[in-house]
Amino acid sequence: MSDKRQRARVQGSWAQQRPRPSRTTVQNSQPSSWGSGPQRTPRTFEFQQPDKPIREVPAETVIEEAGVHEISQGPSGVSRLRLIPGFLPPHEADWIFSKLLAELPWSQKTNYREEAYDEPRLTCWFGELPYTYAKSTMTANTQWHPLLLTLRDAVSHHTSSSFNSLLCNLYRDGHDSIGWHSDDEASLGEKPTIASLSLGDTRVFSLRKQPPPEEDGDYTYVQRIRVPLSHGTLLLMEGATQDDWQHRVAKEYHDRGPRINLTFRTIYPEPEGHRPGTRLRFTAKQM
Ligand SMILES: O=C(O)CCC(=O)C(=O)O
Repeated sequence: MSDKRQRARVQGSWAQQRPRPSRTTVQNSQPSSWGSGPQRTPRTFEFQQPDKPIREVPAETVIEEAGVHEISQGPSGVSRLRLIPGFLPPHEADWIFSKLLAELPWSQKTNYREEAYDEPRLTCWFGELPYTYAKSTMTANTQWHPLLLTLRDAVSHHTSSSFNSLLCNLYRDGHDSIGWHSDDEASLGEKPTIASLSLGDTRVFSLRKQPPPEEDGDYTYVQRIRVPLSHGTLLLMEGATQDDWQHRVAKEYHDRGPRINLTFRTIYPEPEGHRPGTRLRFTAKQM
């Protein structure tokens, strides 16, 4: 007899020795914990009202439509996004993207949390004042690329806001990212308007609402929004967005081409007695 058939026979004979429960048996035939033989109590299930009401995790909202989107009313005031897809026409965006990719002074910044770590993307900074975040400073750089000055004017004109600084991010592929954070350093002032211009491959810009104090830093039940940012799109974050929301661009695990994001901001001299990079309120900036 082949090995396989012999094994099948042995398994078959074991199977025969096991008592088969009858289809009509609905009673519990487990021995009782007192060792007095099988109990004959019927197996019943009783609905128990949970102590706390079951909470639904809110579905993520997707914003793709051009226009003004009021995303919350509080607690710090109105938070608003303005989405302008096609702010740059595709042929202009193509040309600007390749110039900036080749000509900006990209480098990898080192930040500090418990220990030093390199940001998972490249950056460069333009502005008369330095910018400190994640315990590391981007030094002042007044050598604006002429194309960036043209873009700054176009963004200012369109938004009726002025910007004196620019943080440029280069995501080399889908593995580059920026973690959850708010742009809420004291040097950005209260309720800053931040204008973010995207070039290159589309990446998802995600937002999550700050949880109320009673949630103790738990983001499970907070509102979430995703905004796919495509080539040539301008996004404005306004009002209380930096107080009441965090944002990020997460890593992706399928192929993504390079993407440049230009975030125009206004930087003020650090307030008296403020350590550079200190926030107006504490949020963990993990990148
Ligand atoms: O790349 C983006 O769209 C977001 C960049 C960002 O969050 C930042 O520079 O603070």
